[in-house]
Amino acid sequence: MTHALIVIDMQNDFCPGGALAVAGGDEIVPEINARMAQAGAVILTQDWHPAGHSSFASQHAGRAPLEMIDMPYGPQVLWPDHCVQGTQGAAFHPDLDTDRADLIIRKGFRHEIDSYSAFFENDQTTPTGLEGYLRSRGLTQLDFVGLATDFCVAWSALDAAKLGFEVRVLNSLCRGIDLDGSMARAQDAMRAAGVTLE
Ligand code: VGL
Ligand code: ZN
Repeated sequence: MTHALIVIDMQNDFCPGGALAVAGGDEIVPEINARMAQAGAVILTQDWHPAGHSSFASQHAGRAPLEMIDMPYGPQVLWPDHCVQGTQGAAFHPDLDTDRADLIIRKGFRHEIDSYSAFFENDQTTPTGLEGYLRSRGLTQLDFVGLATDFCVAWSALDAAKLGFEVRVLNSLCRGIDLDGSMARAQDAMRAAGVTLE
């Protein structure tokens, strides 16, 4: 079995009622569960920030959520406080079938750097370890689903393609934020990188 389903950030804070809610984020849970039951390997990611994380607008005087800031590693969107370690917001959606997961990988746990991608933090060099896990299990074909299409799903899929994996994004099992055209840009970038969009 060389096929893995990678479920990105299906957490309460990204679902309706959460701190960084993605419209319709909860709608995709039942079908993701159904996919998990058929997958050869199931990996979940969990956005997992310390309180006061540097990606939170609340940590930057005079700045509001969704503004851009220059971090030492490049431009960064400022977000509302979300997915703080150990909180209900950081927990998986209660209906997500987490018992199916072979691996749960956490990201964004370093105070000074954000991590959208499941493979590399936002400096695009600090690895999360997921690549090694997939390679040592011989998992070469990756299907991505989850939240948010234009941030964590897209950055993960782009890194996976760059690393030489065969990558599909199942768009009907993803939902996006769409900040200043980020949805169209993400879809274009993924297509250009050889990601299959379904
Ligand atoms: C995400 C913004 C900040 C995501 C995570 O899961 O797409 N977006 N942290
Ligand atoms: Zn985050």
